[in-house]
Amino acid sequence: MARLDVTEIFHGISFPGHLHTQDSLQHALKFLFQDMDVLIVSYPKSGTTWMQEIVTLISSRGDPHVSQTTPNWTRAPWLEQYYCADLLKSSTSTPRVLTTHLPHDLLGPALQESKARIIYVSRNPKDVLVSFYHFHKMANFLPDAGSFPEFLHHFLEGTLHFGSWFDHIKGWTSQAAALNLLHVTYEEMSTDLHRTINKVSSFLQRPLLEHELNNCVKHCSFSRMKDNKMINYSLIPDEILDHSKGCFMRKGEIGDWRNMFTEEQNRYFDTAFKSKMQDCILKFKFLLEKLYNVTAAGKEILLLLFFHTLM
Ligand code: PPS
Repeated sequence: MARLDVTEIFHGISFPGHLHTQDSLQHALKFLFQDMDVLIVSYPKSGTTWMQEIVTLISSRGDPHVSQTTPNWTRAPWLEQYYCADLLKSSTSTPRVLTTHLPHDLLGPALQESKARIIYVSRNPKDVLVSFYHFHKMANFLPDAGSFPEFLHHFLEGTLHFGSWFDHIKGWTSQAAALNLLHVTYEEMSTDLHRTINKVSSFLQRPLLEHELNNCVKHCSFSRMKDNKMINYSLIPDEILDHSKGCFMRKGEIGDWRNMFTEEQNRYFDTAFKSKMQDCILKFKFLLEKLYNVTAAGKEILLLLFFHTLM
């Protein structure tokens, strides 16, 4: 299925026609969730693929066989994409693991009364924006990114494909109490993957032995995933994802936005962020500063300090 130049507009949000049709989007809204389902929810570029790998590895108790032999879009398909319905019909995997980028406004009604386990993955929006900008350059199914200032403006206005980051995060997290939802951040995965996987495995009621947990950590590190063709999107043909223009597993860092934002753009972003998030109590970690300290024994230890934005 090509449709690389088609945009599907659904409930006012643009979706790439390459993988979405009006029918497939409509199908997602009417989806019958089962209590055993696991649903990974994220705005693009927030750590979706990472969580798909974590959930796969937890299910296989740290054994990488499935994650190294089955593409992520097959083991955790996007609910709103056209192939999902047929794939689920032919699949016998339990629990079903699904992924979605849809906002809560659209998918919430299908989840009412549902006990499906929802893992909401978020990332600080400056890094989301920069990651998404670079991805637009290689993804031929997305519109031209334009200049970085233009892209930044569209991100803040919520007019990029997949809609507004602000609506997405506020919509899902404000409904957390009514849903069976675990909120995991990209930044916590980055700084303490072991602890985060433990937290996800408890939520999924799949407790792991220490060596199984350590295997999960090992196989979903950035370098392992970058080399795993079942998760790094190198299987996608060049006409769809132009691998000469970038890498899906690009940098995997906290704070890469500093390499793109000018001071003026940062002020523009912060002002818009403050105004759009004033009704939201979430805090975001935009930076990971590395500070070196000298212990009494004279050895340097690395202190990792987060800078919280309290705007
Ligand atoms: S998508 O297209 O929405 O599915 O993208 P998504 O998977 O949400 O986000 C891609 C970014 O996540 C980074 N990534 C990781 N970072 C650190 N460690 C691991 N293991 C990892 N796996 C994926 C990936 O590199 C993209 O971020 P950027 O900043 O572009 O590198």
